[in-house]
Amino acid sequence: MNDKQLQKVSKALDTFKIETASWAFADSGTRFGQFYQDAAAIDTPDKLADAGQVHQFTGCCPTVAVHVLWDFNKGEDPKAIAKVAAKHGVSIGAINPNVFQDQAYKYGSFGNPDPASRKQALQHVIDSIEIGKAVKSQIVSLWFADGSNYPGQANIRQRKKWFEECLKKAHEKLGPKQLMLIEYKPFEPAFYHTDIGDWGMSYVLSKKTGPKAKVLVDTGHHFQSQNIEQIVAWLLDEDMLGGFHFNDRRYADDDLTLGSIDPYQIFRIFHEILYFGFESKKMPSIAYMIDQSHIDKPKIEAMIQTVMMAQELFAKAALVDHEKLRVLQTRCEQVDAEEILRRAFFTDVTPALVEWRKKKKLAANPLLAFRESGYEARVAKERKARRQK
Ligand code: PSV
Ligand code: MN
Repeated sequence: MNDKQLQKVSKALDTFKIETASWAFADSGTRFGQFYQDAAAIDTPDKLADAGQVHQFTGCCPTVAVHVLWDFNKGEDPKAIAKVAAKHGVSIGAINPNVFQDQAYKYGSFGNPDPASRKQALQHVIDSIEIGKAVKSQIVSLWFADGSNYPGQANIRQRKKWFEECLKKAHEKLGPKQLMLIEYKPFEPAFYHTDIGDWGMSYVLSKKTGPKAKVLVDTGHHFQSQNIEQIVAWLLDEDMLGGFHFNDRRYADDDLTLGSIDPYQIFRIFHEILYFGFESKKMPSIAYMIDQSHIDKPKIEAMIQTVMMAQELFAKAALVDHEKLRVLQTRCEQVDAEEILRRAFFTDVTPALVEWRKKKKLAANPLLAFRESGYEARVAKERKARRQK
């Protein structure tokens, strides 16, 4: 890599922040069971401590997404949780309401034919918005498990209207700095129809909801071979891309480590974002978040690995020669245009990453440095003893 390239990557990395997810640090499982880890976080302070480690070693994860029901005890002052986060050098990021686990939501939340269930869901989302205000979080991230399992079961249009109604009511409660992100997912837990099944539905609802609503792209929530970077490019062009939930997948929403299956996919997504920034002369503000549950990998290591992968792919995307690419695209020079992407993708960006970490007074290899710190063994011992009490 030459000096110009090193500088380009360093500048790009300065802008790159990625949010960890509290639920990634605790034991989680599949529908068929759980395998426990001694070092897994037991409670929210543990999760925040672990997230603090990820930020300490990578230098680019200052915020942690939380799930309201999983991270806040009823009646607890959310500011107390924010204080714990601050103690560990991080702050609270996206607030994720949970309108999918209560029995009231058997037939949906915002789309439920029962007005009492809709009311309960709306109140929970409004309460979550208030938590967001209390902890100075800027994002409320909405995912709905709403859908139906059998043809004929649901009035699809009516449910859409209920969604529009509830989302608007929630939107009215947002503070001046808060943004509402609406996530889509084609299936699961409903397998016939999902109320917000793809980016188009999410886009329509966001548009109708209000100016503070944008689309959230979870990379695991797409059908096989779907062109996610095209969705990203369109959303960017429409100023409707709010953020990402990053993970990788092989079959469905598998929650695998980012880039473990298809790093070129993530590179192409980053490329569309950076190319958009180049053409519009302004980098869009996008919330990069991780939504992974590491069932059998050591959780903090898996998170550090994810973040390092994200930085590496972002750095590679920053190497794309946009000026040249633009010319080649207008001339339909497809081989050379593709080579521009391939060349950037296959460049070893390790020297630039090491240089950037040096500049930030971080270890050259955060994963190795974390291992050498002995943190995992320490908390494994302490948490094991706490579980046995
Ligand atoms: C649903 O699969 C989802 O992607 C939503 O973002 C949830 O909040 C998250 O996973 C829970 O792990
Ligand atoms: Mn998600």
